[in-house]
Amino acid sequence: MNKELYSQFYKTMFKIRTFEKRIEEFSMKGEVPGFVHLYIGEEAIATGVCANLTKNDYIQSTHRGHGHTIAKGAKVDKMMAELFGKRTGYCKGKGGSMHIADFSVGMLGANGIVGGGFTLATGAALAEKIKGTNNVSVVFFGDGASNRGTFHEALNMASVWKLPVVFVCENNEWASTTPYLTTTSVKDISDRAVGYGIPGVIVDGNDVEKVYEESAKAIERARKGEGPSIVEMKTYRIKGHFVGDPEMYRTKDEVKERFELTDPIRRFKEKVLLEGVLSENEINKMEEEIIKEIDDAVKFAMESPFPSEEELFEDLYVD
Ligand SMILES: Cc1ncc(C[n+]2csc(CCOP(=O)(O)OP(=O)(O)O)c2C)c(N)n1
Repeated sequence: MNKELYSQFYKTMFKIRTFEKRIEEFSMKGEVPGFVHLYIGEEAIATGVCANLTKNDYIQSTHRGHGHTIAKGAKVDKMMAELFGKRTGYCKGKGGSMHIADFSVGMLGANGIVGGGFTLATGAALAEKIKGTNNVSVVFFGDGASNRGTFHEALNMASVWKLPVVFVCENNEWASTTPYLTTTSVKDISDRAVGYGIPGVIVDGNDVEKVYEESAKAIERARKGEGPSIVEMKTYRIKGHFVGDPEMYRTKDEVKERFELTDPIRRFKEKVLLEGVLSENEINKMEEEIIKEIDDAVKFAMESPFPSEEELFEDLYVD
């Protein structure tokens, strides 16, 4: 076992969870403007996938994008400021939760349009192929998004041109208020790979090691020029669709039961402690450092100014 890698897994997952909990708290208080979709319970996916990527590789995220952004190496203070609508944020406070991007770390952007990322990620992969690099592009998407036309267009083109793009499905069983099986023609979204002549695999998306290992294979295949794959991560959406969702469509018991079974952080922590890879002390120290980093980010966001009225129309158009 690689202690450094396992520490990185724990730190990233814990950082995402801590960030999300603080955002939930402030969002409930009305201090975070706009809709916020939390990634709690799905941390292992972004963490395991992004651990295989370099800064030169790209990711394209979704409306539920804070976890991907953190895992790809973005700064939590600039993220927090963006969520609070402050001028020091990634989009100068004018984008909010669903529009955070950081090109300096290869994070092409969250996206408020469900299924909006497929063609962008495929385009980025095409650009890398034309430039002759061995960089790859990864697109995260939900089960609901796999029913959009853009999914099928992008997969076909990526397959025909053997583009270095990996399609990572986060099947959390819900698309907003809809259980995915009532709107999706297949139980396993990875089965759709057959239609495009590419590999499709199913992974326990709550097991960060499995996520890391299986996505490594698809990423390696893309890097070698062998084309795209679908990697379907089975997980469960622990929180409401958005913060404040009354969740009339499922019971609290169902959610509690599933979280007890699947919580990727608890599972990983128990495993590394049992196997002696990390000690209780080491974990506590990592947690303390991360809590401080997130507290500092909150302070930075709160103390930052809002954009002024004069700035309202700035950055809307390229000069
Ligand atoms: C094109 C488009 N249609 C509908 C919506 C409204 N909407 C936002 S999130 C969502 C559900 C997405 O479900 P899924 O892709 O499974 O992702 P999850 O929320 O489960 O992570 C919908 C319908 C939207 N933002 N964009």
